[in-house]
Amino acid sequence: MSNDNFPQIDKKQQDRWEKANLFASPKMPSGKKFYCLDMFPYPSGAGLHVGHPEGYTASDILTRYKRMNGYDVLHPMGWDAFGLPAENYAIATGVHPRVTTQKNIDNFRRQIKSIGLAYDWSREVDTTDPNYYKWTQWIFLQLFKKGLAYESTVPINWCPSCKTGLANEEVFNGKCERCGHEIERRALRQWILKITDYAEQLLEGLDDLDWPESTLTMQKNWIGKSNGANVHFKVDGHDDILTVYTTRPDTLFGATYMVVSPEHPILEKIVTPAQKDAVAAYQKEAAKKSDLERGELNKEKTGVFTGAYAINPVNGKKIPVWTSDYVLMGYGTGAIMAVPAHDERDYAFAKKFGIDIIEVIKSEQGVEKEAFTGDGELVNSGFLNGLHVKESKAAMIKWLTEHNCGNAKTTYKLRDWVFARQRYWGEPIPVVHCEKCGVVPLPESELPLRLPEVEKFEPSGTGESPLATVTEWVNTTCPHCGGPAKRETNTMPQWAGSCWYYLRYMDPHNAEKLVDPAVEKAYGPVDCYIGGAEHAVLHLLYARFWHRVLYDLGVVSCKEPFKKLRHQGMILAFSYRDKMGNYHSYDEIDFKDGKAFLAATGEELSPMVEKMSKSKKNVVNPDDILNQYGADAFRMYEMFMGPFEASKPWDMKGIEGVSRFLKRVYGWSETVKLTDEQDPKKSEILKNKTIEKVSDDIENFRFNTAVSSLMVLFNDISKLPQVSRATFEVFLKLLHPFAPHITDEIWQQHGHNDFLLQTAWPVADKNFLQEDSVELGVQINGKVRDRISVATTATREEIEKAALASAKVQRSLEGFEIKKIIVVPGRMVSIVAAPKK
Ligand code: ANZ
Ligand code: ZN
Ligand code: ZN
Repeated sequence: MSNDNFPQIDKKQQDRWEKANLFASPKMPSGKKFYCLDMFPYPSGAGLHVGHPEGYTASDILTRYKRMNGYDVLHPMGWDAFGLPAENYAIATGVHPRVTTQKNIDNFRRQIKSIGLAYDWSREVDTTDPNYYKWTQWIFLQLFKKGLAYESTVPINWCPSCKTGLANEEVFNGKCERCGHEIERRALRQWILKITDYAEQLLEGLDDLDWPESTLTMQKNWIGKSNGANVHFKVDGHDDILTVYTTRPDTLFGATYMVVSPEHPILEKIVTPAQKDAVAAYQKEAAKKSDLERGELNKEKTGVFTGAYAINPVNGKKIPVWTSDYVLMGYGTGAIMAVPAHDERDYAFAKKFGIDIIEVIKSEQGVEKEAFTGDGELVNSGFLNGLHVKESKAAMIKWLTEHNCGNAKTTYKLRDWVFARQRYWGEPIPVVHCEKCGVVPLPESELPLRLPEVEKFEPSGTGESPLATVTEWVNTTCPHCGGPAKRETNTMPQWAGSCWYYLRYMDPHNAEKLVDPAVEKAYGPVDCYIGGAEHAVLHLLYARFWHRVLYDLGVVSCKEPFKKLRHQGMILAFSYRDKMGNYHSYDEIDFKDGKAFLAATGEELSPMVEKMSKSKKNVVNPDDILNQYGADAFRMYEMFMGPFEASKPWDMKGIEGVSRFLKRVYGWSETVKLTDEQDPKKSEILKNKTIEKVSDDIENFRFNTAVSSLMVLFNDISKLPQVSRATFEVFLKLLHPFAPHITDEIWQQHGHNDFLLQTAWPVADKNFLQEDSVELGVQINGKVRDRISVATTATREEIEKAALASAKVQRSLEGFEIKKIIVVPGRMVSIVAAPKK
């Protein structure tokens, strides 16, 4: 093919790769292994977004580089395919989610393949495949048997529009993440996973991970460990003890009231007859709000006095007990001692309701205008006076312990995980409810428990899933007593399948086990995990939780699943609006001199950088780019846009530039004059420096600067009248991970039948890395045969080696044997040779 029809070259090379089964990973790695994992996509109906291939291209470059460095690479792809969009589409159209999902998967696979990503497709997984979710269900059974899965009727976030329960993380600002509707609170029977049992382990495990600092911090905050104390207060005139959790036991002398959460069981017991109605009304109001709304700092404080008083154990003072929704039942003990002088929310509350504010930490500003939350000397605090916050905390905990009024206490923000959805398109939960035996897990031999066919996909709206209507499926027999039983009709949340998929890739066809332990030991853990940061916090936490459980079960051999993690930045796009504020798509626009004009009217449009979205008419379809420029330009541009982790706008001018570069490379390759001679010293140095730079950049995710250095090297060597074969090959190899189609095409045209992926990654010649190198003449029997360049610091052996490595010297020595080599540092190498006998 002597033209530069890149899309045609893509197809040709992809077919060759597929025929050669080039990307298959061995069943068992034999030497060095490298497991590179991409966050698998939800195969949406919209097809691939240009944001997906950003991460996928990075992982592809990294794995091609690792393969060329001799690693056994595992680089798989699959589909996180359960989820609401397919189900909502089914509700709207009656098309079974399986049909939509399959269609979308096929489209995603086609798109991903057309980018030339080196995946081992024989390992593809699909979370909706019964052969896959059999093991998701198997893990659920293990969690159940370990007491880590339990049923509970809990107030959950309920979206009246989606008619489903939502996890806290699916609620943003009190609204449904999926549809934007205000959420309500509703008590529903749920399956809950006891992730809180692993809170400390999940926190400690973060220490050994090579993850972005911001992601580590988010995980830490989500787990939210805090050290403090439980303090027991007597309720005046009652036997009941009100225990609070505080991180500031040092401020106990400043407690002027107590607050119990509206759901606190003690309320019924202590509320006085006079306050009963007011408290009941308040409880009803609070039940409608989400924890998130209630916890908001700047929210107008509300509350009701219970009529009861508690006794401060440290000074015997009687203080009023209130109920307010800013105290959450799910944290600590669901009750607090309020110290308005030193807590912002308590301060706002005390001001509003005219409650005493007692300063116990001295500060310059005082507490006239606002709470003081900093460090200082204790005042008004009996035996603590004169101490600072840290010592007072310890002293107060000691006092409380000695007087049986409290103890040191560690608390976590992490909540147990609501692991149930009232939906059809999810993994069935493999348990039955038996009248006699209660909840009975299915025997493992009955897995997978398949989703039954249904007529209607609408949630019942009563809180039950559409599965509840399939009576012949629901009614079953109890595996334990054989009596009548009903199947669980809740399904698992979408997080489930993605909690362990990286394990299945290692051994995807194993019918006996989730993963063969020997294979897991050889391939695990994931060496590098790449994906977006947006939704990663919970996915990562949940996957780490399951992994720990599997570790405790002996299913996996290491504690953490993902050693290294990198996030790609968000790809934004330019959007263009006219005077009226209407958006216009790129094909309605003429671009001239860096400006944009509406083709129809000539009106100049103002550009903005925004998230890609249909409504802004700025969505870039990868298919269009691939058809116009080919896969290599697409890949290279994705990497060249800017720092990998930064968010950056897609820019058509940028892809033009990369495309031009690749065309020049291709044209040059057709006419270049290759020789066996060394290139000029300057080019040799540049080449060797580029080898080091590109290798280092790939290892450190600086793909954009790697591309620049390749361009710089090309500009240099493409101007030479002739180029050494070695340099030519080094250039192709370095470029290969970025532009695999074109480079393999050139490689083939230059007479190679193998693939660049099978060649060794170049190693820089240390002698050519510094500018301060010297040129030495190499004489053979008194006649100069070549000049070599070596570092000024090169040792005698290195100089000898460099001299003997010269092609010209080797040619001159044919038929001779070396008698002696004399190195005159800084000047020359003299070889004495005699004809071979
Ligand atoms: C007294 C106090 C004085 C507090 C002070 C703070 C400052 P972190 O650090 O997030 O763990 N608290 C305890 N349980 C609560 C609940 N269920 N709902 C709302 N707030 C609750 O927060 C711990 C602090 O948050 C605790 O320490 C308690 O207020 C409050 F100058 O106790 B503190
Ligand atoms: Zn909703
Ligand atoms: Zn039974």
